[in-house]
Amino acid sequence: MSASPASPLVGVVMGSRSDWETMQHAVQKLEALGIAHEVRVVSAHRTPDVLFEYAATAQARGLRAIIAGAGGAAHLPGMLAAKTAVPVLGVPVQSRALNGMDSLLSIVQMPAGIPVATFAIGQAGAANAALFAAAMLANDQSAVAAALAAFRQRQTDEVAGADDPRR
Ligand code: RP5
Repeated sequence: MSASPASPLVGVVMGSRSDWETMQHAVQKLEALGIAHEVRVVSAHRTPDVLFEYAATAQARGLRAIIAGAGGAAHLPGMLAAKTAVPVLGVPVQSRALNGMDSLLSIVQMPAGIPVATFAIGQAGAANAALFAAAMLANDQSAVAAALAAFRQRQTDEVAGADDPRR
């Protein structure tokens, strides 16, 4: 496990090391916003006991959100959500066979009762899951609220400063 020095508020988990190419975009956003986080590979089908342990201890360890990325038959986010009260933000990883449609439908189609917030397939979803976790934390953490507002302002300024696509 890699963790930022402060006690992690956000857990970033993924079903395989092969998901890192996608999930690194969530981690980059958390780092840019100064949000303490941890990163782990937790596979629902290859390491189910690790998944249960991770979910069962998440709240007591202080996690406020779990960003979970998986591809294919992507049951990791739903299984985590079934085992913890910590909000789970699901990121569908783009699969080779079905371009991530399988991942998306596996994550988004949770039966009523156990919610998983589901984001776009791939890099955009990973980045937005981190920004969403930041927005949740910003409700009671003024430093995160300020960092998020600054990020959004920079983004606005970048578009406004280059609004002629020919240049
Ligand atoms: C899922 O299977 C993972 O989340 C990954 O997206 C997919 C493929 O995993 P690997 O075979 O690359 O390890 O569990």
